[in-house]
Amino acid sequence: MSRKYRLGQSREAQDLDHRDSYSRERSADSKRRQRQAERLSTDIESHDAESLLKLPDAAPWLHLPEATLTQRYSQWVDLELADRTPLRATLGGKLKGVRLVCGDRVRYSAVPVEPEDPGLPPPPPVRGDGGSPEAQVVAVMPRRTLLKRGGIDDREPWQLICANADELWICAAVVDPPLRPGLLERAQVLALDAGLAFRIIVTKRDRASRKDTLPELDPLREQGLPIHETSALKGEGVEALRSLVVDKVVVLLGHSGVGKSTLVNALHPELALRTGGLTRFGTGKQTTTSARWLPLPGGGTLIDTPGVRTLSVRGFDRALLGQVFPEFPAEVLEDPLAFDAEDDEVLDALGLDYPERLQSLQRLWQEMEDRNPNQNVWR
Ligand SMILES: Nc1nc2c(ncn2[C@@H]2O[C@H](COP(=O)(O)OP(=O)(O)OP(=O)(O)O)[C@@H](O)[C@H]2O)c(=O)[nH]1
Ligand SMILES: [Mg+2]
Repeated sequence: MSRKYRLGQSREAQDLDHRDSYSRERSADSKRRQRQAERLSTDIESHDAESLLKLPDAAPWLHLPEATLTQRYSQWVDLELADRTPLRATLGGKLKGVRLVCGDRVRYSAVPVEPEDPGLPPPPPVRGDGGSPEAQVVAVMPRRTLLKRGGIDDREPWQLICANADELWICAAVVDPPLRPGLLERAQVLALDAGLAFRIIVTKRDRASRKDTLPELDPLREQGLPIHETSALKGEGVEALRSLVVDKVVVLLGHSGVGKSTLVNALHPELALRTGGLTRFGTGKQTTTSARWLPLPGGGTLIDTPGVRTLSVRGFDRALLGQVFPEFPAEVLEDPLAFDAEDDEVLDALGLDYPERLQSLQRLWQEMEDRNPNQNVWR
C-alpha cells in the first residue's frame, strides 16, 4: 500500500498524525537552511568596490587539479583542463558570492555521478558541451591581471570582463557602427588599470576609401599607440595579427557589430563563431552574449567578448589620465575643469593640436569620481 503524505511533509516523518512530527520537521528545516547560509557566506559584498575583487583563500585546495574557465553561464561554467579537454562544472558553495570570469584559473574536484539504479553500471561521463556538470569548481587562484570597467552605480561598483589576459585590443569599425575616439580613450584607461598592453584594431577597412586616412585617429597615432587596420572579410591585415597573439592572451573589446567575432573567425576559421548583421540604424545585434576563451592552433588565446555600449571609467584612478592625455601640461592634468574648453583664448594659450581632447579629458576626469547620489553603499 502506498503511503500518503501531507503537502510540505517530508518522507522521513514516520508518524503522520503525531503532533511532534511537524515541529521536528520545522527545526530540521531551519537547521538545514542555517547550514546552507553558513556555506554560502564568503565575506564578499557586491556593493563594496574593494571586497568585490577579493578572492577566498585557495590554499586548502592546492592539491586539486587546475583548469581555465573558458565560459560562464548562470548555473555552471565550462573549463579547459591542462590537456585541453573541455569539462562542464558547477560552482562550489564557497564560491557562490565570488564573480568568476572568463580566463580565471580555478581548482576543481570531480563530482561523483550516481547511477540511477544501483544495480546498473554508472553512465559514461559526459564531456564537452551539452553534458551535465561532472565537476565542481571549489577555488579560484589569484589573478595575474583583471580587466574591469566601472559599474553604473554603487550596487555594482565594477563589471568584470576577463582575468589573466596580457593584451587588450579595442576594435573599432570605420563605419557601422561609427568610429568613436572617445571609446578608445576609455579602453586605454581600462588597459592601463589592468596592466595590459594596448592595441587599436580598426575593422571594416574595406568600407572606407584608401584615400581616407582616418584623421580621427591622428591624436592616438601621435602618441605612438599601435593601430592595425584590418578587413576580416577581405583578409587584409589579419595575418599580421596572428603573430602578435602567439604566447599571449588577447581580449577583444568593442561596440556590438564592429566585427570582433568575424576577426576571430578569420584567425581560426574552425571556430565558426556566430556573427551578426546590423540593425537598420547601423548598430550591432549583440550576437555574442558571453566572453569566451578561444585558444588558437598556432599558439596564443583570444577572448571574444559581447559588444559594449560604453566603457565606464567610474571609480578608476585619475592619475591614469596623464598617460592617456600625455600632450597636456601638468597643471591641466591636476584640475582639467579649471580650464574652459569653449574659450578660444584658453585653448590658444595651451597650444594644443587637438583642442577637442580637452573636453574628453574633462569628461573622463569627472566620471572617475562620479557617484550616483541616489545610491547608498548599504544596498
Ligand atoms: N565589410 C565588412 N564587414 C564586416 C567586416 N567584419 C565584420 N563585418 C560584418 O559586421 C557584422 C558584425 O560582425 P560580428 O563579427 O558579428 O560583430 P561583433 O563585434 O562580434 O558583434 P557582437 O557579437 O554583437 O558584439 C557582420 O555582418 C559582419 O559580416 C569587414 O572586415 N568588412
Ligand atoms: Mg561577436
